[in-house]
Amino acid sequence: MRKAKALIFDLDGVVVTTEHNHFVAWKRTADRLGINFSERENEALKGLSRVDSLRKILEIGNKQIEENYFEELLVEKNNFYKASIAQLDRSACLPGVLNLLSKAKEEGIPMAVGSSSKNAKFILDRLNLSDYFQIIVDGNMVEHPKPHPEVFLQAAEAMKVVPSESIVFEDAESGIKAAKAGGFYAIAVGNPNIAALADEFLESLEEFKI
Ligand code: B16
Ligand code: MG
Repeated sequence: MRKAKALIFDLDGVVVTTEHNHFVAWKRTADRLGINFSERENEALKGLSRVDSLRKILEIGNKQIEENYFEELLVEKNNFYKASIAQLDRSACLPGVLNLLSKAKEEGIPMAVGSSSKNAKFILDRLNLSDYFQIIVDGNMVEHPKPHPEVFLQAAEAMKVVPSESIVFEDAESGIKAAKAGGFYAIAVGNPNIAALADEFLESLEEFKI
């Protein structure tokens, strides 16, 4: 595409390495349920909301549980996950992120975060990165989670840019589908399995030139 009018970043797996923390926490939940769950199965969870992730695990294990237990497992997973990211610092940023954020800021290119996570603001504040973004759209703000495009459309609207002139960086199939459904230029980052769904593939944000 020509010069992008705005950049929208997914959070877990694009800005920070927290996708692994999600996996470890979900693995613990799956173990409790007696469901086999490896990094391969985890691929399908990336970018999904917390509720949809647990639904997916149950689907993988062909299991049904009571509503109360479902809620209990969600709280427990989030507590475990939150404890695992309590000491997060900028060393958890993925390659090229900090450089790109400061370059884009210098050039006056508006930036946003579009994340399914309800912990997005906690993470960005913890890393002192919130000020780079005109808007942070997270899992608390959307009615329809990824692969629905709402999260990215809200970001574009807040920045007053049209989707076709904005880039979305994503590491998950659900996220690339959301970006494409919204009419954005979608760049898959670090995950070759989703490259074919995207407009472009980059090993890391280090390769991205403004
Ligand atoms: P939480 P992203 C997503 O964030 C993660 O990819 C996914 O693994 C996680 O389950 C989801 O957020 C919900 O996160 O439990 O913290 O609300 O990749 O869209 O930034
Ligand atoms: Mg992600």
